[in-house]
Amino acid sequence: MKMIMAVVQDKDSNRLSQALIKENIRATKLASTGGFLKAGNTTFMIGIEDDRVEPVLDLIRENCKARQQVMAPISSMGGHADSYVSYPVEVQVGGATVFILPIDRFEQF
Ligand code: 2BA
Repeated sequence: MKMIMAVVQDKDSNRLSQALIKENIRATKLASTGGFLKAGNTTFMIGIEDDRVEPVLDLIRENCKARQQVMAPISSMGGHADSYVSYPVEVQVGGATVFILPIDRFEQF
Protein backbone atom coordinates (compact mmCIF):
# COMPACT_ATOMS: atom_id res chain seq x y z
CA MET A 1 0.00 0.00 0.00
CA LYS A 2 1.11 3.58 -0.67
CA MET A 3 0.17 7.03 0.54
CA ILE A 4 -0.18 9.55 -2.27
CA MET A 5 0.03 13.14 -1.08
CA ALA A 6 -0.91 15.55 -3.84
CA VAL A 7 -0.78 19.34 -3.50
CA VAL A 8 -3.19 20.80 -6.06
CA GLN A 9 -4.60 24.22 -6.81
CA ASP A 10 -7.92 25.03 -5.14
CA LYS A 11 -9.46 25.58 -8.60
CA ASP A 12 -8.89 21.90 -9.44
CA SER A 13 -9.79 20.42 -6.10
CA ASN A 14 -13.54 19.84 -6.65
CA ARG A 15 -12.99 18.31 -10.07
CA LEU A 16 -10.37 15.93 -8.69
CA SER A 17 -12.60 15.03 -5.73
CA GLN A 18 -15.46 14.12 -8.06
CA ALA A 19 -13.17 12.04 -10.28
CA LEU A 20 -11.82 10.13 -7.25
CA ILE A 21 -15.34 9.46 -5.92
CA LYS A 22 -16.45 8.25 -9.36
CA GLU A 23 -13.59 5.73 -9.43
CA ASN A 24 -14.30 4.66 -5.84
CA ILE A 25 -10.96 5.97 -4.57
CA ARG A 26 -10.95 7.16 -0.96
CA ALA A 27 -9.25 10.41 -0.11
CA THR A 28 -8.92 13.05 2.59
CA LYS A 29 -8.65 16.71 1.64
CA LEU A 30 -6.59 19.08 3.75
CA ALA A 31 -6.70 22.85 3.39
CA SER A 32 -3.07 23.89 2.92
CA THR A 33 -1.03 26.98 2.12
CA GLY A 34 1.87 27.23 -0.31
CA GLY A 35 5.06 28.30 1.41
CA PHE A 36 6.12 30.55 -1.47
CA LEU A 37 2.93 32.24 -2.69
CA LYS A 38 1.25 31.99 0.73
CA ALA A 39 -1.96 31.25 -1.13
CA GLY A 40 -4.43 28.50 -0.32
CA ASN A 41 -4.07 25.14 -2.01
CA THR A 42 -5.47 21.68 -1.30
CA THR A 43 -3.55 18.60 -0.24
CA PHE A 44 -5.12 15.22 -0.98
CA MET A 45 -4.13 12.22 1.16
CA ILE A 46 -4.91 9.06 -0.74
CA GLY A 47 -4.17 5.63 0.77
CA ILE A 48 -4.16 3.15 -2.08
CA GLU A 49 -3.09 -0.37 -3.05
CA ASP A 50 0.17 -0.55 -5.02
CA ASP A 51 -1.50 -1.67 -8.26
CA ARG A 52 -3.85 1.35 -8.24
CA VAL A 53 -1.17 4.00 -7.84
CA GLU A 54 -0.73 4.60 -11.58
CA PRO A 55 -4.48 5.00 -12.31
CA VAL A 56 -4.68 7.52 -9.45
CA LEU A 57 -1.73 9.46 -10.88
CA ASP A 58 -3.50 9.45 -14.27
CA LEU A 59 -6.62 10.95 -12.64
CA ILE A 60 -4.54 13.66 -10.95
CA ARG A 61 -2.78 14.41 -14.25
CA GLU A 62 -6.11 14.65 -16.12
CA ASN A 63 -7.84 16.88 -13.57
CA CYS A 64 -5.14 19.32 -12.47
CA LYS A 65 -3.60 21.86 -14.80
CA ALA A 66 -0.66 24.23 -14.56
CA ARG A 67 -1.47 27.95 -14.46
CA GLN A 68 0.39 31.21 -14.35
CA GLN A 69 -0.18 33.04 -11.07
CA VAL A 70 0.79 36.58 -10.24
CA MET A 71 2.51 37.17 -6.92
CA ALA A 72 1.53 40.59 -5.55
CA PRO A 73 4.46 42.91 -4.83
CA ILE A 74 5.44 43.35 -1.19
CA SER A 75 4.16 46.74 -0.01
CA SER A 76 6.57 49.04 1.75
CA MET A 77 5.72 49.32 5.46
CA GLY A 78 8.81 51.11 6.67
CA GLY A 79 8.70 54.23 4.52
CA HIS A 80 11.81 53.25 2.56
CA ALA A 81 10.03 52.64 -0.72
CA ASP A 82 13.02 53.87 -2.70
CA SER A 83 15.37 51.37 -1.08
CA TYR A 84 13.98 48.50 -3.16
CA VAL A 85 11.77 48.08 -6.20
CA SER A 86 9.02 45.48 -6.12
CA TYR A 87 7.28 44.22 -9.24
CA PRO A 88 4.44 41.74 -9.52
CA VAL A 89 6.11 38.39 -10.27
CA GLU A 90 4.46 35.78 -12.45
CA VAL A 91 5.14 32.15 -11.53
CA GLN A 92 3.97 28.93 -13.11
CA VAL A 93 2.13 26.82 -10.53
CA GLY A 94 2.20 23.18 -11.44
CA GLY A 95 -0.86 21.05 -11.99
CA ALA A 96 0.06 18.98 -8.95
CA THR A 97 3.03 18.25 -6.70
CA VAL A 98 2.84 14.59 -5.76
CA PHE A 99 4.63 12.55 -3.09
CA ILE A 100 4.30 8.76 -3.00
CA LEU A 101 5.19 7.18 0.34
CA PRO A 102 5.33 3.56 1.46
CA ILE A 103 2.86 2.55 4.18
CA ASP A 104 4.17 0.14 6.85
CA ARG A 105 0.77 -0.75 8.18
CA PHE A 106 -2.85 0.27 7.63
CA GLU A 107 -5.64 -0.24 10.16
CA GLN A 108 -9.24 0.91 10.36
CA PHE A 109 -11.19 0.52 13.60
P1 2BA B 1 3.99 27.51 -3.29
O1 2BA B 1 5.10 27.21 -2.32
O2 2BA B 1 3.12 28.67 -2.97
O3 2BA B 1 4.69 27.72 -4.71
C1 2BA B 1 3.95 28.15 -5.84
C2 2BA B 1 4.83 28.20 -7.05
O4 2BA B 1 5.84 29.20 -6.87
C3 2BA B 1 5.61 26.90 -7.33
O5 2BA B 1 4.82 26.01 -8.09
C4 2BA B 1 6.82 27.41 -8.07
O6 2BA B 1 6.54 27.61 -9.45
C5 2BA B 1 7.07 28.77 -7.45
N1 2BA B 1 8.09 28.70 -6.40
C6 2BA B 1 8.03 28.04 -5.22
N2 2BA B 1 9.14 28.26 -4.49
C7 2BA B 1 9.92 29.08 -5.21
C8 2BA B 1 11.19 29.68 -5.00
N3 2BA B 1 11.89 29.49 -3.88
N4 2BA B 1 11.68 30.48 -5.99
C9 2BA B 1 10.99 30.70 -7.12
N5 2BA B 1 9.78 30.17 -7.38
C10 2BA B 1 9.25 29.36 -6.44
P2 2BA B 1 4.93 24.46 -7.83
O7 2BA B 1 6.37 24.04 -7.80
O8 2BA B 1 4.05 23.79 -8.83
O9 2BA B 1 4.35 24.19 -6.37
C11 2BA B 1 2.97 24.34 -6.07
C12 2BA B 1 2.74 24.14 -4.59
O10 2BA B 1 3.11 22.77 -4.26
C13 2BA B 1 3.62 24.99 -3.67
O11 2BA B 1 3.05 26.25 -3.45
C14 2BA B 1 3.68 24.15 -2.39
O12 2BA B 1 2.49 24.31 -1.64
C15 2BA B 1 3.70 22.72 -2.95
N6 2BA B 1 5.06 22.21 -3.10
C16 2BA B 1 5.86 22.31 -4.19
N7 2BA B 1 7.04 21.69 -3.99
C17 2BA B 1 6.99 21.20 -2.74
C18 2BA B 1 7.91 20.45 -1.94
N8 2BA B 1 9.14 20.07 -2.39
N9 2BA B 1 7.53 20.11 -0.68
C19 2BA B 1 6.31 20.47 -0.20
N10 2BA B 1 5.39 21.16 -0.91
C20 2BA B 1 5.73 21.53 -2.17
